[in-house]
Amino acid sequence: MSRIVSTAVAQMGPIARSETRKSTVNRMLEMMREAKARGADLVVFPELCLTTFFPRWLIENEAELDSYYETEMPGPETAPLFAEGRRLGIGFTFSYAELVDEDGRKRRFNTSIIVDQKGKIVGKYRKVHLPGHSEPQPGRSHQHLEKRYFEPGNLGFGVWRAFGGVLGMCICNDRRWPETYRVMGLQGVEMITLGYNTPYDHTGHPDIDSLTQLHNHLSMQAGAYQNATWVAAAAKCGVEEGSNMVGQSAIIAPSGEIVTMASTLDDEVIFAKCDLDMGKRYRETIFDFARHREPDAYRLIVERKGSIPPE
Ligand code: CDV
Repeated sequence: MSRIVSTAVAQMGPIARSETRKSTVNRMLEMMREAKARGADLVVFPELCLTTFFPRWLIENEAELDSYYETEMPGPETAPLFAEGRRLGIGFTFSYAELVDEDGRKRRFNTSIIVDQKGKIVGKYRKVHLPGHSEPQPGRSHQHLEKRYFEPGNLGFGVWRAFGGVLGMCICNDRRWPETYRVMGLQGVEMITLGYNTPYDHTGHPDIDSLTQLHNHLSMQAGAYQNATWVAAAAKCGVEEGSNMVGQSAIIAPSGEIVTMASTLDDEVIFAKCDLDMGKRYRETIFDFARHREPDAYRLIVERKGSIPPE
């Protein structure tokens, strides 16, 4: 019996700084209904999709900064997503800025959740790889201050039994790191969902930045193939408050092939029937980890953080 997860990715166009959560949630609800109408069991939304991508600004007023974070999930403004998901019988996943009191202090994480078709949170992940800087960089039209506004996630890369398979999550910059996929691959992941906000000017080197679209797909296609997993990825894209961000949301098969891709830079739903058993052929042959991996040869990966060339 095949195990199909009918999956929608709901790409989102720009969210203005002045746009309210009510408005973004309404956009998400509209796409959730479209996803359901197309037969989806699960809909994947972008990173930090309840508000504009606020790490592009230095925000020194703490109350203003706090206003971008959620202190409860669901909260009053996100509850409609859970209610509508339950009513329609569709699961969903998205990332939000999370503000919590943990270990006796105020902590900030870039967090994503998977919610099942009954409206229950079945998985929670906090972004591990935080790009950008803690301090504003001179000469940049847009900052990227994720290192200032978030701590690295402290939940590891978990996977969960949901939607008849094994699902995992990562968030944006995580998708560029092979370790992200492999840690989930070693737990038998069959589908990884993620969202991203990727500005075209993120390295500040135009020759590299012109390859932004290539690197977006290259990372995810490699991660999917090398770990025999589906990857369903949702962009927030287009020109948001003057920052130009890549689209090309995609659903990628365990073969590494892109099965479907968004063609706009706006709110757009893409859809694919993802057969979770498709990864089996890779897991039992070329990527049979138990037969072919040699962990003793990989010790440096956990023993060393930065690269140190020989003398
Ligand atoms: N939100 C992100 O994590 N964005 C990064 C950019 C800044 C490099 C990304 O990896 O797409």
